[in-house]
Amino acid sequence: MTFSVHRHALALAGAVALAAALTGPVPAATAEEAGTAAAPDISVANVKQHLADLQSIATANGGNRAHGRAGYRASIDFVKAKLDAAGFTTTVQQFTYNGATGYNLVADWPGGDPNQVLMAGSHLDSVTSGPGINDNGSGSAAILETALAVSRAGYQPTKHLRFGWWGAEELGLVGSKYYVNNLPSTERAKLTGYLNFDMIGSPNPGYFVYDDDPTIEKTFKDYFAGLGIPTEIETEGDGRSDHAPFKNAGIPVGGLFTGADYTKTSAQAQKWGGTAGQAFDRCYHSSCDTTANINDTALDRNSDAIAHAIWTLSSGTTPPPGKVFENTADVSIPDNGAAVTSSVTVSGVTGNAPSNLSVGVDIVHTYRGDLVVDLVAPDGSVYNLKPYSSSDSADDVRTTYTVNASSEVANGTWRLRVQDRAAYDTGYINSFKLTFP
Ligand code: DTR
Ligand code: ZN
Ligand code: ZN
Repeated sequence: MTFSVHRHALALAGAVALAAALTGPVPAATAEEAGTAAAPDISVANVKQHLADLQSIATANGGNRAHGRAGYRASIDFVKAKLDAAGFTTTVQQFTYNGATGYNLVADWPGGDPNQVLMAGSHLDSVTSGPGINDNGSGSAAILETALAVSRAGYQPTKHLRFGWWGAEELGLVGSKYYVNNLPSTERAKLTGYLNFDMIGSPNPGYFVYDDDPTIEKTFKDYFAGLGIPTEIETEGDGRSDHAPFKNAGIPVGGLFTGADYTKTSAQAQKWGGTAGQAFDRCYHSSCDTTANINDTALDRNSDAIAHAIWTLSSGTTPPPGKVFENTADVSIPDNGAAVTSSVTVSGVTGNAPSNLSVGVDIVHTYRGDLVVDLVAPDGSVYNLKPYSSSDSADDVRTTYTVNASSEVANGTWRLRVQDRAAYDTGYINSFKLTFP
């Protein structure tokens, strides 16, 4: 049985409480005073205009924006011009791959602690078969508009902000690997985080959050929870986009993804809308990946989530990932049999559990509809997380649920209870995690 508890003191709250004790009640720190200025709304109309411009570039250059083609260089020039006009310090980094010159564009926002650099990036190249508007004009346009919003706001966060647009991702993360490999180790050490955005406007969208760094993951999950939008952890992405070279260099990474050629399940369609049994992006790596291949709501929500994360993680008072209690021991689930449990013992949490208790569930199973999944509080109260569903034939349950557990005392033994109620398919509990703010 393995437990891991990560504790993080809230220094900021302590300071405000101390001030109250010394000088009487003090007004709650504004977001600005607390160093967590609220991010502006990112105009999805502006993001879509950038996508229209990238579409025009592809149309004028053989229908694509691929590495080594005129359309890619024109894409770099387009993004660079907007950033130069907005006051960024831009650098075009050249590399050679497959006999062609490739380009990375790096843009630094003047100011902030040069020893604490928060970076956001997206690959700007497309495949040769199409204009690559969702893959990955969407990520490129969203971080461009966020960078322009930083400029318009004259935002001066504690940390230094850097943005990157990568070349030749489609050929194997070539541009981002080149950037990381050529970044001196002293410079890599200054990167407090790298946020990656690759396909964030898929027409049949899911809302996936990378589950690499817990602080970055929580920043995104809390944002979507605040909108009442459930998220899933991005499990296929390891190594499949530009965050991989940064992660391999030991830099905390995170990001967002709305899905590619995988098929949306009925359970996912129930939580997110869209069409079950259809790919998240039917035009993935195809000529139809045009401006018509975008879900505006997903693009809008993810663009705003990007701005929220950049404002939050650059403020210098990064919210701690909370108190995490996790059990990673595998528990076999008897086929069509008795319920089994995985438990964590919570301690050191004052008072009751929160109304937005984060319940991380990771179950490996070959027909998840067979399973009934419950959270059982220390006093025996049962919160159903997932009902039995004879029609949900997909594999695995890998979701973070948000439970209103505010009537429960936090400390004590909490259990994840799982029962397989149909024959033939089998599985096991892989992990169970509770996160308290
Ligand atoms: N490799 C990306 C698309 C992609 C596929 N799975 C994931 C997971 C996470 C991020 C991106 C992706 C591409 O084709 O550009
Ligand atoms: Zn791609
Ligand atoms: Zn991509």
